[in-house]
Amino acid sequence: MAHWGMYSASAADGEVVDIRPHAGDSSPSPALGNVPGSVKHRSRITGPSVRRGWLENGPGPTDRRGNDDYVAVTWDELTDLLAGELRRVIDRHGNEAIYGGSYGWASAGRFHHAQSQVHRFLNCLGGYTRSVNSYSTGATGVIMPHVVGAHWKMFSRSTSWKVIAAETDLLVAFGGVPAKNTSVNHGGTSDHPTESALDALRARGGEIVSVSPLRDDMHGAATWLAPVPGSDVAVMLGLAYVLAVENLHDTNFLDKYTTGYDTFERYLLGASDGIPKTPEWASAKSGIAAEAIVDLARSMASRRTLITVTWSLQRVKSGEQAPWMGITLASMLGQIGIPGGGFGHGYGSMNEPGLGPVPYPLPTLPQGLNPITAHIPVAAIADMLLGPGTEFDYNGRRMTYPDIKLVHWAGGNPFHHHQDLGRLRRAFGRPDTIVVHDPYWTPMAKHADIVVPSTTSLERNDLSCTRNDPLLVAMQQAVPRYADSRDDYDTFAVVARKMGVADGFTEGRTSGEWIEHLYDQWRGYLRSANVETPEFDEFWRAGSVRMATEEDLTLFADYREDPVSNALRTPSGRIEIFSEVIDGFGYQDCIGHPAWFEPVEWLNGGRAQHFPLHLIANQPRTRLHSQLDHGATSQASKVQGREPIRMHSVAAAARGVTDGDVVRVFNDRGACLAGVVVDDGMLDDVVQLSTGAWYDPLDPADTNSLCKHGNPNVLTPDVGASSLSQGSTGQHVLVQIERYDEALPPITAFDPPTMTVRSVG
Ligand SMILES: Nc1nc2c(c(=O)[nH]1)N[C@H]1C(S)=C(S)[C@@H](COP(=O)(O)OP(=O)(O)OC[C@H]3O[C@@H](n4cnc5c(=O)[nH]c(N)nc54)[C@H](O)[C@@H]3O)O[C@H]1N2
Ligand SMILES: Nc1nc2c(c(=O)[nH]1)N[C@H]1C(S)=C(S)[C@@H](COP(=O)(O)OP(=O)(O)OC[C@H]3O[C@@H](n4cnc5c(=O)[nH]c(N)nc54)[C@H](O)[C@@H]3O)O[C@H]1N2
Ligand SMILES: [Mo]
Repeated sequence: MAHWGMYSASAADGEVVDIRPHAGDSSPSPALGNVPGSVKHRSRITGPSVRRGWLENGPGPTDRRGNDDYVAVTWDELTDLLAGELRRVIDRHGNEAIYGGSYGWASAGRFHHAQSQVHRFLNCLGGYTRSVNSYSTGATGVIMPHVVGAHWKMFSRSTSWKVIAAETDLLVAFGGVPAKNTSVNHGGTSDHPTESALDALRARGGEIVSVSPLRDDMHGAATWLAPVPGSDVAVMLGLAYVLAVENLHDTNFLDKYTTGYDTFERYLLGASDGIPKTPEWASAKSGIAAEAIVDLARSMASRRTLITVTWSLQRVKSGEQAPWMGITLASMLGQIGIPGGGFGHGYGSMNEPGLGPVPYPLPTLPQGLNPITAHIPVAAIADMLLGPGTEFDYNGRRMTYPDIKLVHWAGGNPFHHHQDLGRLRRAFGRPDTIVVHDPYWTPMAKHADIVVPSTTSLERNDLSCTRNDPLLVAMQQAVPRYADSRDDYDTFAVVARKMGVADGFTEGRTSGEWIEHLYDQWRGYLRSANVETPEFDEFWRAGSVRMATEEDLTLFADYREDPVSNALRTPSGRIEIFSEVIDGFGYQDCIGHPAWFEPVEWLNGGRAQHFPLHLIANQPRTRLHSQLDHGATSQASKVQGREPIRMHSVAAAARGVTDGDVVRVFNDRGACLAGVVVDDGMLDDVVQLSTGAWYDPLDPADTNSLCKHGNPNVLTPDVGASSLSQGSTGQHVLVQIERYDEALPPITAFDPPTMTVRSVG
């Protein structure tokens, strides 16, 4: 099982040579094609390694990270060094000086989940500075609890695909429903039903309107509206304006189920700020014809309409506004809680929305308690490392960045996920020590001092399941452990022993015993709820056990049915179109109701005079993030070895480039190379370059070096969505593009660093 689906593997000579998707999967992910050949790929870390400068000079700030040799050490030396350094930092600076936020997807599996492992380990040592929220839903995760009381329920208890296929007449999809993204689900998935559900909707006569800068974000949409990227909130306000002035809004619903519509309406009509949000106003912002906005609003009010917003719309500056405004618009239509109507968030972002949830808890490795209260919103990592002691705003609080001495990472790749990589590299120069566990020499591993070689999930047993999929799967080891790598659990167990906390960490169990224990514990829980499951051995032999899932859900149906007993967990118990709490924070960049804020990185602003193309840095079709970028499916998409950038023929012609050329994509933060794919399925000043090409600096000594390979995060802004959420804003960035006529530098991202023999002093 992988995050991108369930499969079985054939292996020979310690390598996966072939894979077969799960027979029940109606639309297996293309990312499966990256798996064969991944175990023994040359980018694997063969054994414990330490950065030479750190070994010779000891811990401390340095500009050599990302530009140094490594020394091979034994496991005993590595674990001694790691235990000694953790002890030094804790004794001298306290546990708060350890950053263990360790964001990232790692691999599927409930026990060997790297983040759970590192958190449990650090908690045994007395805790660490942690991170909150995610890169996925950084803005949503903070705003939605204020608006509807929780954010995760919107995905895990979303309206089922079956209900949408049967009931929805009009699907208005902001960001489309990109099929490429539904290939992925955190923790795995046994089926990919999105496309067939959309086909069924269409076959019934349902209509789909995709509002998205890229045509292929929605296959077979009857209508494709391509707004200026970042202008969706203006479009939604224009739609809301039509509903309000034509009296198409459902005042009964607004009165009974929401609060604050009146305040919002004063803004909408321009009473509070002098600007009526007319369709003409929205058209000037978005480039979508005013008549199209009027027609769409009337059409929405006349039929069973579901409004969906992908997560990408909130991974931008003021990202709180699009989901908030989406719910407001759906509230005006009054169909929230009716089958096939209302609101959805994340259809086409992940496989999960639309799938039925498992109604009981899943087997889970306990992470223990973290007594350290220091934390940051996850995308503030560079701000924290560069500005210890600096104050910042977050969700109504004024907080202070701790002074981090040691960064401990397992299962994530900041050189994939973070923005403005030049700035991140300078930030990573500040701590005394960086520890990274990874199976591969990723750019993050190449910036670490202590490099811990991990196994991949193919090299160990585990259990996997996820909250919206019926299968609990026995993940069975396919190949032996590669070279001198180890399971993260075994590494942590040894370091825990050396630091005197072995009992707390292992509880006396091997990993095999833990897996059985987690299963048995879960089985006991289910039995107490009168659900019978097979014994562990039987489950392991069978390979999976099928769990019940709740079917035919409609988001907020329970709330609609009984808004008193099923009140939302908001201060008013209702959907908060106006939030007194947020209003009380007094933020300029996130006021008490959804509103339009002019973006910085957009085509209608001053910055576009210097960088006239809007780059969409979205999720890659051919892989999960940076994982297995060296695999066959990912490599087949590259152009002269570079990540493909899609450009409109007009933009390409204006720059004298054509299909297959390599270009330099740049702005005032950085530059990367990319390979041109001409595609007219977008506005002519929009370009698209997915995330995930391994960062590959032309000059490793230069933190602002050109990336030879095409990682868009050398270009993206490292600024929070707003004072409220501080969420990542990596989806949008303005750039310029020119043909690259110099000799093409070879890709070196997948080469291991130079290993040197130790000079014993
Ligand atoms: N510009 C821009 N940037 C973005 C986004 C965007 O839209 N635009 N999207 C953001 C989003 S939504 C996300 S979620 C992030 C994703 O960012 P990440 O989750 O950090 O990216 P991954 O490439 O999945 O990194 C997982 C790492 O875990 C390692 N790994 C796998 N299995 C194991 C294991 O068992 N043990 C250990 N120790 N390591 C393991 C893999 O080799 C890999 O290096 O990126 C964000 N970045
Ligand atoms: N194949 C694959 N699937 C994945 C992942 C992966 O790495 N690979 N990553 C997974 C993860 S961790 C996450 S969090 C989700 C992320 O899910 P999302 O954030 O929803 O995914 P993206 O592909 O970044 O964006 C979806 C689409 O939104 C459109 N879009 C961008 N900006 C705008 C805008 O301003 N307005 C409108 N209307 N549309 C816009 C883009 O055209 C883009 O293709 O994807 C998951 N699915
Ligand atoms: Mo994500």
